[in-house]
Amino acid sequence: MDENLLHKDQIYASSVPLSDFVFDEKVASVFEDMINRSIPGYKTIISMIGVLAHRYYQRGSCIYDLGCSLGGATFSICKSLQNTNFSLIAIDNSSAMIERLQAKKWNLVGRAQDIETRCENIQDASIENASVVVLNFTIQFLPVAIRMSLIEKIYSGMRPGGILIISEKIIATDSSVDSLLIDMYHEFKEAKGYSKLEISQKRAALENVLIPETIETHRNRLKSAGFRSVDVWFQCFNFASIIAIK
Ligand code: GEK
Repeated sequence: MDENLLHKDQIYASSVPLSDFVFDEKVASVFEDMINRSIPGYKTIISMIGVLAHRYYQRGSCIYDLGCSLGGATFSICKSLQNTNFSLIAIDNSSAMIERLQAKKWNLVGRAQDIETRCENIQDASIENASVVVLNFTIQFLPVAIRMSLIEKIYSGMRPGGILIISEKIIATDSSVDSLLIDMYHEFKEAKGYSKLEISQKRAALENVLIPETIETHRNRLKSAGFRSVDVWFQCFNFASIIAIK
């Protein structure tokens, strides 16, 4: 079979019984195609995470990629810090994702030992001596009730001057703007080759699993955890990326 077709996301291409979305083997095997066709600006965000890591990394500190999936952000950071000594901890609680990431990291000739991969719930992870922390489309999958304690834990494990990068699907405060952004997003997905059936089945599967919040909610949470500067650096439709500096 054609390589591209083998890794093409066709999970919701035909009618499937409704069940909650999970990051299992099936999803991990097509994840790269899925995320590139599902998140507007994903490639830009990934490459800018590398740029931000280069700027904010502090010598002797640690970098965390929380909810790393196949390591999109991890590898971007490795590329932009290729002449620097650093250690990076990439965490995901999906074993299908972590196994693939582990296999991929050995292609980074000479740097694989700088990346520690952990199959762990980020709620249980300890964060220490961090200057760069990445939550690239991860918080949205955590129960709302535990989001504050996770951000507080990250804040207390960071060095002053360090950066937290949070990317999320978001809700607009104005409901008519929110509907507009969702429509524009669905048009983006259709332009990327997803059918109306795929879009609606995926939406239903994510309904109870991906809980978006407003940018204001994220900002207030980050501010009350103690971050001195919080701002949006990227937004396309209902997807945004925020930086928070300790
Ligand atoms: C990228 N950051 O390519 N603990 C650990 N991992 C979790 C948890 C949890 N509690 N909940 C969800 N995940 C990546 C993309 S995808 C985003 C991140 C998306 C993991 C989950 O297993 C999945 O791999 C990842 O968070 C979310 O830059 O698919 O929209």
